Amino acid sequence: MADIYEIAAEVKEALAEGRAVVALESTLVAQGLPWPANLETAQGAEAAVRAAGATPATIAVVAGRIRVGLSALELEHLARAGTFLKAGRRDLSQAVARRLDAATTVSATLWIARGQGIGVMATGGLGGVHREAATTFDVSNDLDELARADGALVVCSGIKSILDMPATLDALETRGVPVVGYQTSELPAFLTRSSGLALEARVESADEAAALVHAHRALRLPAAVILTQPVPEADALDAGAMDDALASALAEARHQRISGKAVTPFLLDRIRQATEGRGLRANQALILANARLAGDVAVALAASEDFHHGKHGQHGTKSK
Ligand code: PSU
Ligand code: MN
Repeated sequence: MADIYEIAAEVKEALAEGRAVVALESTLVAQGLPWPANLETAQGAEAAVRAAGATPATIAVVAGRIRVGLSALELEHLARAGTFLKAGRRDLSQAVARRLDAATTVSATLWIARGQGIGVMATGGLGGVHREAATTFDVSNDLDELARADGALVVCSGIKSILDMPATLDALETRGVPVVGYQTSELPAFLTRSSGLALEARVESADEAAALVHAHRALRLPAAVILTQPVPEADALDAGAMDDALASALAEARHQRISGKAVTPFLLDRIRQATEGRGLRANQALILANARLAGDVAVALAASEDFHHGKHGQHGTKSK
């Protein structure tokens, strides 16, 4: 079943030459953001990775084939169609067997990327422990995949603040996943800059981030490394607006009995409406910034891995 996968030519080439590649997830395009802002953001994220000197690989399932790198037309189809399933890791088998279109979450994207030797990915905010998880058991599959991602680097703006952030941070500690602040000592709160939750690791530059990831890989630690960067100041949502919007979004979700993987897209949509577009602007801005940072770290990492191995062709999560 080798043809389950289709790797874009430029991605294949970059990997073969040991150059930096950044995987981009597609759920934030198909489910996380509205048309046409979603296409703009997806294109912007790819451009930001390129501006850093790395090759972008947006990952999705198209007609049952796992695609690593999409054409411009396919990216538009993903953003516009409205028919893509939201696929976590467990949904991939069904999407392939039934030849479906599916957007991939962090968990599915990470798993696919690693299989191809891509060791860096970017997203907006991670999934995690939902606020009512004590009774609903709603914990994102992202957490378990992060626990076993063999030194992959995930660049994000923390955990989506619709979730229980302290509980998610603890769940990441349990799983041995380092959470590193990029020029911050505090966990960023997705659309807003500050969560009040302290981080125990911090880096000031892409080179320092690459050195940390390199050490993590050299130790062969089984988890991913999470690099968190706050939403750019000019585009951040203020905490008051976020709290108000979230409170009513959560109440409405409860009232409408929204459950399972519909919860996250529902809450994000309501927050966007309640903040009259400021939530959307913040979400777009942080995705672009994370793609750029992921590109910068991927480039630094490719250089340091070349240096340590004295050769090309060994790359990403497969390096020892
Ligand atoms: N970042 C965003 N918007 C999103 C997501 C991330 O800015 O919609 C997606 C990611 O794909 C993440 C998913 O894996 O939300 C988490 O969904 P859930 O809570 O159902 O596991
Ligand atoms: Mn969930």
